[in-house]
Amino acid sequence: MYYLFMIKNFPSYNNTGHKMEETMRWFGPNDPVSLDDIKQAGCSGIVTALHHIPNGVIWPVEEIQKRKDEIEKSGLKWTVVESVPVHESIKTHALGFEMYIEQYQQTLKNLSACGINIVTYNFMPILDWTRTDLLFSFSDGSKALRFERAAYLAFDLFILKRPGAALEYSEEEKKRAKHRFDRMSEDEKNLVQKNIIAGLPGSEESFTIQQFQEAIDNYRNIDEEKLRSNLIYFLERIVPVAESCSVKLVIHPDDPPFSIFGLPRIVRTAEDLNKIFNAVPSLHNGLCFCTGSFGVRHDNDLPKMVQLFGDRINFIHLRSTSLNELGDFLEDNHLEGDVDMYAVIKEIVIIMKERNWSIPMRPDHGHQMLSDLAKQSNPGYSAIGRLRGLAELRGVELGILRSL
Ligand code: DNO
Repeated sequence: MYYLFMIKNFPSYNNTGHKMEETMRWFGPNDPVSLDDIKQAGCSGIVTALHHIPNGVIWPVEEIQKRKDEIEKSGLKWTVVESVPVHESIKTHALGFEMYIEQYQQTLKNLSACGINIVTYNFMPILDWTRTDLLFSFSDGSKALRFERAAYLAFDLFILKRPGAALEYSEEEKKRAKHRFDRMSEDEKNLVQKNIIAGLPGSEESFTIQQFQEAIDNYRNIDEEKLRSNLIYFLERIVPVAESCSVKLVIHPDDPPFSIFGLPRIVRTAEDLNKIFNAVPSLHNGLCFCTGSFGVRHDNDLPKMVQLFGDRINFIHLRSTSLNELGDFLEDNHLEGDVDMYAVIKEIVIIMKERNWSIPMRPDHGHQMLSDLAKQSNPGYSAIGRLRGLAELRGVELGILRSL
């Protein structure tokens, strides 16, 4: 009782300024990490989606409300939707794309009717986030996700055998890819293929080799400019709806933030973001600031990007990566690697003070560690690694809040 009294009367760091709203991603009732686990991690918010509804289909109010009630029963709040996926037809302007845009508009209205008003999406062609290795082992036995460029190249050149791929890489890279491929066992070839095209958690699509090549072929006439104009067209149609129903749309950057499989990428840098926001200036056209995606490019100055786009950052993913000279990147500990997390969080704290708002944040991914090594979990989304990340990030934020 005495201790409780002490804690309650200790100057709360909430009083020193706005603190990010702590959330975790939850993949729904089948997620091995439960709502109670997330509550125990100290979160107040949940980030989720109706993963059982096929891409492009309207999310009915009843289904949204049912999921919302389930979350609230655990004392949590459905803070952010991640994601309402954008149907491929919208990205390529294939037959039926207008209908898919209308269905998207209706889903936004339905979410808003249930009081959920931050909606994440991405505009990456075909694949959502991409890694080649989901079980990279550190010497201490914990495991992380990784993008190994030689494995990606080996898959593109010698497994998928994408026409024209050889013209896109340097001789040096092709040599490395061949060397890597020649040393892969059949099992390893299958595993790399599965990691790349079978769909990581949250991606709503999964492909066979043939389907994947067909999907790539649909982009034959779509370069960066065309993809960007299709994104802007989509935004011109959905942002007014988002405005009218008070929904904040947040685009997730490309992960990785460079072209893969010869496909166009348009959400990689501050320059890309400026084009998107200048074309559709409404503040409902916002950003999911993902440090793990933007941070893979060393030409992205992350603290500066928070300053530049602070009024549009309505959701934050905090995670760090380490990139090497070969173009491989590893998901690092949250406070290590290439992202200057202190500097990023400091800018976020300043923005929150200016906006007088707690921006929802989630610790993005985490290492598989401790007892989670023996459990099934969604790659990147085990409980303990994310809990470690969250605890560290929370500490950094508290230190900044108390010292500013
Ligand atoms: C990966 C996630 C992405 C993200 C989507 C947003 O862990 O950050 O799958 O949810 O790209 O649409």
